[in-house]
Order: sequence, then C-alpha cells, then structure tokens
Amino acid sequence: MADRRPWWQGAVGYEIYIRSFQDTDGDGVGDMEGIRRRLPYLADLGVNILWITPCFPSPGFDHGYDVSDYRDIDPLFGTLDDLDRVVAEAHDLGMKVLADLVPNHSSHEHPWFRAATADPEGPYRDYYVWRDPAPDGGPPNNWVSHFGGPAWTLHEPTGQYYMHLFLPEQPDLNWHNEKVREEFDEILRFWFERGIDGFRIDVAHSLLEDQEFRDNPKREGDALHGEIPGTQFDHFDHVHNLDQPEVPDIYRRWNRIAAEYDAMLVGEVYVLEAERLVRYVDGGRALHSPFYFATLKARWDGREIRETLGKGTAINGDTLSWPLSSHDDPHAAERFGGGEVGARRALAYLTLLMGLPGLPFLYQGDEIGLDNGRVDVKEDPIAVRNEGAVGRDGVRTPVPWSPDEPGFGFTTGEPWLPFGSNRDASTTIAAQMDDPTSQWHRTRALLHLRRELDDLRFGPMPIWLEGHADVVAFARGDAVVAMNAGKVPREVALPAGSWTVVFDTREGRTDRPVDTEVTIAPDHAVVLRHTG
Ligand code: TEU
Repeated sequence: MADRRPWWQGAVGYEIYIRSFQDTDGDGVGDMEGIRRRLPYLADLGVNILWITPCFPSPGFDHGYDVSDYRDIDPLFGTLDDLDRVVAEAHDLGMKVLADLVPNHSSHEHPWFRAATADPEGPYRDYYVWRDPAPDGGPPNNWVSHFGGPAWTLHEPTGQYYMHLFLPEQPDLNWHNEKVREEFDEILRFWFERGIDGFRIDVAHSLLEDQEFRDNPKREGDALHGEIPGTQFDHFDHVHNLDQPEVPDIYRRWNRIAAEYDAMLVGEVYVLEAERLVRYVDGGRALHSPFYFATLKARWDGREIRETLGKGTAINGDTLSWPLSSHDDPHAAERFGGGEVGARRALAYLTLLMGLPGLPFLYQGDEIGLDNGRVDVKEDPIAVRNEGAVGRDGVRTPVPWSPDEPGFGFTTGEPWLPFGSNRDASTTIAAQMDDPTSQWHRTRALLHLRRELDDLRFGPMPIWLEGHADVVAFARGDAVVAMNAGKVPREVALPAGSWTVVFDTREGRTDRPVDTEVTIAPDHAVVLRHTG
C-alpha cells in the first residue's frame, strides 16, 4: 500500500528564491553552487521537495520570470552541469527538485519574440497574442497588467498591439497555437530527461484568454482616477483573461508526459476560492497540486483561519499545497505582526499546515521566523512602477546565514538587495542553530515529528474540533493539532481516549500526557498523539 503512494504525498516543500539564497562567487547574487552547498542543511531541516525559482537565461526585467531560453541555465547562476550536480546530490540526500516553469509569457528577448516582431508573416508571429488597435488607435480592449498599466503595447513597425499580463518585456505566449503546446511538450521532456522531478508552474491559471477579447467588467464603485498603477489590476474582474475554462486541458496533456517520468506538477493557481481549484486537478488527471493562496491571506483570527483551512480541505481533499510565505507576498511572520510576536504566530500557523492533508511549503527564512527586510530600494518591477508604495523587495532580501561573516554568510561581495535595517545576529540561521530554544530548532522538530506521525501525512481528512472562536483544532486519526489565535489561554476538549502532547511551539518536542482537554497558550500551537 505505502509503495503505491505518489512520492510527494506527505512531503514538505521549501521554496528557494535563488537570487537571495546563497552566493558563492562573490557577485552578490545567489547561485546553483550555493544551493548545492546548502543541500545537507536542507535535508537536516527535514524538507523533502525543493522548488528553485527561475534560473534560466533571462534579461532579468522580472528577476528571472522573463525567460529568454527555456533549455539552459543563466550564467549568473551557473551551468547545466551545476544544476545536474544539485539534482544528483539532492537525490542522494532523499530530496526532490522542482524547477520553475514560466509558460504564460517569455522574455521579449526570446528568439521566438524576436522572430515574431521581425517577420509578421512568419510562423512565430502567432506564438504571441497580436491585435489591431481599437478604432481610436488605442489598445484593443481594457485589459490591464498585473503590474499596472495597459496589458497591451504597440509594436510600431507592424502597427499591432501585443498582449502582456505582466511587463511589456514579458509578452504573453499564445496557448491557442498548437505549435506553442508542442514546444512546451519538448521543454518538459528536456528537463525530465535531465532528472528534474517536476515543476512549479508560474501563473498556472493565466495561460488562455477569451478569443473575442471582450472587455473585463470593472468592479462596482471603484474609481481608477488617482490610483497608482499597481492597484489598477484589482479594479477589474478578470473574467476574460484569467482562469478560463479550457486551461486545465494543457495540464491534462502535461500530466501524461509527467507520468512517464513519475514527475510532479504544482501550479501557481492564484485564485483564492477553493472551489475553483478543483478542475485544475481533475481527479489527478491534470495538476497534481495547486497552491492554495487563501492560506497567505488569512489574518490572525481563529475564525478566519479555520474557515480558510477548513474550506480548502473540505473541497480539495489532500491535493492542496499550503504556502506559509512566498517570494511574492509578505513573510508569514510579517503578516502576523512582525518581530517576535509575528515569528511565534508564524510557527503556530505552520504547525496547523503541517497537520493538514496536502503539502506545506516553507519559503527560505521561514525556519527562523524571518519577517520582511526593512529596505529602501526599488529592484522589484512592481516597486519601480509604483514609486515604492508597493513591491516585493522586502520579502526577497538575502538569507542571513551567519552573524560572524561579512555579508551574513550570504556573500563575500555586495548583496544585490540589502539585508534590511532590521537584521542582526539573532536573525541569522547560525545563531538560531546554536540556541536550542530558537524558532529554528522548533521548526526542525516539527518537520521531523511529522515523519513519525503517519496520520499527519497520510491520515484521514481532518475532523474539526469544537471550541472557542480563537481556537483552530482538528483531529486526524491518532493525531490532534490545535492552535490559539486569541489573547488568553484556551482549552480544547479532546476526542475520547488518552492523549500526550508531543510538540508545543513554546518548547519544541515534549512528552506531556493530558486528561480530557489541552490548554493552549495565546499565539501558540500543540500537536498531540493518541496513546490509548
Ligand atoms: O506571480 C504571479 C502572480 O500572480 C503575482 O504577480 C501576484 O499577482 C502578486 O504577487 C500578488 O501578490 C508569478 C511569480 O511568482 C512572480 O514572481 C512573477 O513576477 C509573475 O508570476 C510573473 O511571471
């Protein structure tokens, strides 16, 4: 029975934002060799699946999410051989590696786009989405880019607009063109043949658009006037260019290729409603797991957290990937208040995610409760286009590995992003590894505990336990997980039988038998095991 489970079932994922993970050549940017050197660290922490953000040749307008060659490694990060070494050594340590596939758009410097602009009659023109101007000469419709401004840019020599749901330097590929589908079939095979274990698929809900190119409805009562570009996107219901009904067809096709290699497809399906994720999985025939981003939006409120997590599992069973944080959104510790309080709550929240069916994903730095770096720079294209009012730089600051070395052990050079004015010795991984009471030790203990409690990985669906609204608690077979988001201690009544607290975010691993109920401190969580 156990042998027939897919390898990702019960696994813990970890997102490596390569630029900021570990530099080894002193250029201030993380690299493949840096990942390789840290593999033993990651294996020891207890993660099973590494997702490496885009490392392919790219002019870097969106820091790698603008790919100019889908079959190579950017020299900034190393070579294909370096990647092979990472994959081989990760496998030796029992870990799997997901690459980051960016199929929605390429770079404007990709040879396909160069050919599409150079020769409007040629075969590559239709690899992208071209439309004639509106009668007034403006963009063909009212679609706006995620990063603000129109989703269309005029290519003057040919008099047509091309579509880009992100930057003008990220032209959208035309997934209605069978040739584009064939290209990506081959790209998938190229990486699977090299030993990559699967993909995290960028903006996986976004690949197709309405072929009549109808305007998106504007949300009621909103005024665009005076808005910064970055919030324009939120003023529309993107019914004609996101989450289109035929998108999962693409993943059904990829699923058949992945099956030949026993590979995994995880989708960045950025739709918050749990119901809308179901068809992306299609009973295991399409994606293996979509990220459930509602996890990143729940505020520190027991009712809201329970509702979000409960809905996710009730509707999607064990198929979801649960992000604690990501390179696009604030660190969990930041979202829950920052500093020590934020870190404590982030660990309590992670404890819940660790108990749910599906795949919890940590983002680098989460293991030490890192909050966003306080930085005064504009590297992220969102920050550049919005006068720094919004942006993702603070969550992408380099990992502070060690207090003793210059560059916090991340680099011997000048880091591409500053660490942030709020980083000191206590926010480094090495310092926390030296302190048995640290967040790092508790996180590691939690990850290792999950391997011992089979019901947390493979058990039945959660049964939500009744209690005060501040409490989020569930039973899964022989395990109970409970968290208190309130301001005073709370009791949770346990199912029948005897129970032992085996993990407490206040103390790490423990062995404390309890009677019929367990008391949880504010901002903390516990895991219990049924002992008879
Ligand atoms: O993100 C897509 C995406 O949906 C985000 O831009 C999201 O809308 C935003 O961050 C709101 O929090 C992916 C990548 O993760 C991101 O880094 C890229 O910039 C983007 O695609 C374009 O490739």
